[in-house]
Amino acid sequence: MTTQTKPIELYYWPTPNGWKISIMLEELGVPYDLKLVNIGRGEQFEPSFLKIAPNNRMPAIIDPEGPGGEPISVFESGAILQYLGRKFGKFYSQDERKRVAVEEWLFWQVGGLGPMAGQAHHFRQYAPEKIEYGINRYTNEVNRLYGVMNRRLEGRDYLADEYSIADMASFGWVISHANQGQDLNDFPNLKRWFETMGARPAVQRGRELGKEARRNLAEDKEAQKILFGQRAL
Ligand SMILES: N[C@@H](CCC(=O)N[C@@H](CS)C(=O)NCC(=O)O)C(=O)O
Repeated sequence: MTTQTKPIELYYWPTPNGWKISIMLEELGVPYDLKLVNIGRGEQFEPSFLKIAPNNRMPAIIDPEGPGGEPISVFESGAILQYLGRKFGKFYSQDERKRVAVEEWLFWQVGGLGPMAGQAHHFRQYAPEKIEYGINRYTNEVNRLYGVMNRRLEGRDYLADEYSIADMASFGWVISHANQGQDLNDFPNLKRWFETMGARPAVQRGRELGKEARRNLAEDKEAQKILFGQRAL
């Protein structure tokens, strides 16, 4: 495996998208420096952060030992997982068929499960009015997506052929299943996978990272204002 001498800078806040990268770094066992980006206080809008993450979202990384030995920054959790998987040759098979399977499930997560679960959570917990249409639309869509995962996991341990960045990407979004209106008992294969994932020490360490900094968003009106009222920068 490629060795990492200088630590990777991890721009992070403890949320499902952040956990993807803390879990990957813990699984790889490479050195990293934690740079907390307090998204409830608007630190994602700092000009220095926007330079590396123009979408004003974490996670992002700076690898001081990027291609050609020069630093590189990467934003978007899926792109970061792919970058780290390629660089260290782990959790992202180099066999083309297996790699395609990893990418199918990785993109399924970043384009489907994550956004839909996020909206379900939002309409169920945070929308100032209870809008039944929105609640039902997103809760039902997450229910469908959980069903897709449950079927995929029938007779297999992981989403792709072996444990991969696709599993790391999805895990954090299943943690908050109750807030998305889902009952894991309805999805036995998914439940088994979730328990297997949760038992991995690196997954546990990744999930614990920075947890003391996290506040309860439901009670933090200032954070809600920053996160939920955004317009073009
Ligand atoms: N597509 C992005 C989504 C990242 C994202 O939504 N991050 C949230 C926290 S989970 C964030 O930084 N929010 C800050 C904001 O809304 O301003 C990715 O996968 O990296």
